[in-house]
Amino acid sequence: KKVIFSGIQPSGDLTIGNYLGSLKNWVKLQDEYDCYFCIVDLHAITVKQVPSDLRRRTLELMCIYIAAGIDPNKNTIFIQSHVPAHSEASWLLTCNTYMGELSRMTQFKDKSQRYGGESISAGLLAYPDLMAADILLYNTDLVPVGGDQKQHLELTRDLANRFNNNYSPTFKIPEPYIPKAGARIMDLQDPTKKMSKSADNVNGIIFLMDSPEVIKKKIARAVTDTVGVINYCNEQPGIKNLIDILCALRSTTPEQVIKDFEGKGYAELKNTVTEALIDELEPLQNKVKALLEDKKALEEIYTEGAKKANYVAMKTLRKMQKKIGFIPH
Ligand code: AQP
Repeated sequence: KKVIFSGIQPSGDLTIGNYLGSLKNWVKLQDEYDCYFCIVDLHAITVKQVPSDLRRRTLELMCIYIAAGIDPNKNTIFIQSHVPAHSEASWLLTCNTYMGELSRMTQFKDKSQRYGGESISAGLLAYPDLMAADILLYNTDLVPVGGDQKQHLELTRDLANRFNNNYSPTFKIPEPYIPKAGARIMDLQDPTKKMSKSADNVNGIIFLMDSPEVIKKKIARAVTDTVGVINYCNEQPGIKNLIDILCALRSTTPEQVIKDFEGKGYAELKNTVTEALIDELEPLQNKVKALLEDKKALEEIYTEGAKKANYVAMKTLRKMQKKIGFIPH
């Protein structure tokens, strides 16, 4: 079986962007591939985190993986910091990365602007090295990536090739895996920006754990336009986003939605989107809440996941260390 690696950061409460753009698609991969689904807490601390929030979100994220349909018996679900090889391999790769490669990354430029000035951590700059370590440690064949992560994966491939050339063949070169239905969900208040869990204005974000009332309010307030006709085009980014959300939830197409809503107004579209969201999220939320109750069962899952991940990751790390010239022990 080919290997897939993917992860989500517990850097904020999960949004429907994370869910519809990645998590929902992972579920379809688990039968065909050997999947590693990681909760990337080491990545999350590249920006400031409140310890108690990080703890809560990490476990909640694991429950969301499982509630979304990822089977812990079929896949390796684990917490990144439980596998020390990630930090170690990341350092080894950092020392083989050029400053220019890191400072050119769009996400670094965006986030360093967002978090401003001197408070930016060096971790934010080195983020792609940690991501490369995540992927390369498991001899990953395929990485499901949203458009926003393509550049990082390209750097991972460059780093793998560089290491293979500088020392000797060590890493498999991973390929991007672009899912057929990979929706990119935009912010409801500024639909030219992607919906992000750490954005400031919560009105633009539907969190996975938002209550039906909150979902209703946020969708009702979503920015639209003055055209008054439901089209799927870049000139109407708010409406386009609502259609994308609906399509991802109801497995339909923009063409079909436009047909269904011919002669209807924005309010009707918003009602349907709200309904579709609540239909999808309510059962998911109930499952998450039930899973969170049983801390012992969760501990078993992440302990088992870390054991499996550690075994594979350590083997790769040892290889790297040996080739670099470290004394084996
Ligand atoms: N708006 C989005 N639409 C579709 N996919 C999205 N993803 C994120 N936002 C959207 C996908 O979610 C996965 C996990 O993302 P991440 O936790 O690694 O961090 P991110 O991509 O930086 O996501 P956020 O929500 O924007 O987090 P913060 O605010 O912490 O940076 C990825 O596969 C991503 O493509």
